[in-house]
Amino acid sequence: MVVIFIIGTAGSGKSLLTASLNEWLHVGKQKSVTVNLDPGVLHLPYKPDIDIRNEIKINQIMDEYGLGPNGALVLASDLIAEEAKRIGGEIEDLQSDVVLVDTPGQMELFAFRASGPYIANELTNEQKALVYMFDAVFSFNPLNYVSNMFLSSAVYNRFFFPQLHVLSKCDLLPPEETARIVEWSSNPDALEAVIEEKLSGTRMLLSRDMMHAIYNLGLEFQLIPVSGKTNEGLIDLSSALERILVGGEKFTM
Ligand SMILES: Nc1nc2c(ncn2[C@@H]2O[C@H](COP(=O)(O)OP(=O)(O)OP(=O)(O)O)[C@@H](O)[C@H]2O)c(=O)[nH]1
Ligand SMILES: [Mg+2]
Repeated sequence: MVVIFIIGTAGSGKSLLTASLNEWLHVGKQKSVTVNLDPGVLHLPYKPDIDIRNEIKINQIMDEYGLGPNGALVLASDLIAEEAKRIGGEIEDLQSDVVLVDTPGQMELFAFRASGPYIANELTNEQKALVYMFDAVFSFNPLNYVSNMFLSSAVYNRFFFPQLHVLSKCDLLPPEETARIVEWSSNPDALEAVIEEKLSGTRMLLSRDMMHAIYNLGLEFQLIPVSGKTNEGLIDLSSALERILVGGEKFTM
């Protein structure tokens, strides 16, 4: 069994990708299930096999502790930690080959509090990977792109799981624009050139230094363009996951 965490900034397309990747795997006769770890979500584009909302209810927490929605979400992420072992048992019982974990909308709740990495490690001792989402519409500006590189490096530094990077919602950009962003991810010189061309002053200097610092750490950023809406790129994403997790074999033989 492999467990794949889908992480990204709010609204980057985590839940829709969880839905479409799960369906995609099913079409390919792969045994896959979904886990929703977002206690705050109202509508999901899939029916989760395990749903944290059965145990943790934001409205109840707001009432019980007199908190607003954000305070309740913070408390909820700590309460999920207490459920981690039990959820891990439920995951085990499903006997799947792939487990897709949709994480809370506000990424910092999962990635930057102590509870997220704790939960991820408590859930299972099996192989884990992380898919980090760059929102295409946000990333086509080089300043935002570099900020996202920085965020994804910070996420890597928290979990130390094999991490893939996805350019989400690529259906919203013209193909040549998508190709340009993918080029930045594989060619530091192209990124540096666009930073120097499009940015100026302190922004340019900071972005360039940040980019160099990240490349110097040897972090790999090759972006895989995908769309949870049109299913574009899901074949590339699933192959990349197979490569890093099961040596290029299928998850379900
Ligand atoms: N065109 C397009 N829209 C998308 C895609 N993925 C997600 N969306 C839309 O973007 C919005 C947010 O998508 P979600 O899948 O809920 O994103 P999320 O990261 O789970 O959002 P939160 O959990 O609320 O932070 C929804 O309106 C989706 O329909 C995509 O690949 N293409
Ligand atoms: Mg979501």
